[in-house]
Amino acid sequence: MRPENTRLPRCSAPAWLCLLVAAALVLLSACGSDTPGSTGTAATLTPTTVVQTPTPTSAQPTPTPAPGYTQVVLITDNSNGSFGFTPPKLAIRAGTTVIWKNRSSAPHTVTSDDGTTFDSGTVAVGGTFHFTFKTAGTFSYHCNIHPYMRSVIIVV
Ligand SMILES: [Cu+2]
Repeated sequence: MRPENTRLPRCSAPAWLCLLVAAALVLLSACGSDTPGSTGTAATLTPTTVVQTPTPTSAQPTPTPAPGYTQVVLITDNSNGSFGFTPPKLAIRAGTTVIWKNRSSAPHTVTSDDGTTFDSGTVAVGGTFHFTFKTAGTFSYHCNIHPYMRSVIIVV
């Protein structure tokens, strides 16, 4: 029943407008496929492999050996202007690490009396020296700068 011309596209606009729209659509699609690199997907798909495993920098060296205990001997100013080891006598178990901390106002040494077991060299103000006593014995020591500074470590 319908007229024959209903098979035509329902374009009520003039034919040139339909052609223009069609041409614009073609141009748009062509543009979309003509620019792959400038703004399109190719640029964003380039993998940026900058994932690096962070190096653990928080691991601080433990100053004391694992199996041992630590004991601290302070090097201090005395009220009369002299210096001393505190405590002046210390008993420890074998394997203990003794840490001398120079809290005084002058440099010192921590030197075993036998001259060979341990010798800190000059320990600056605020500096430290440590030694691990692995064998039992009585280890008297002194300061080379102030020979009156004497102390003893007894290792059992
Ligand atoms: Cu001294």
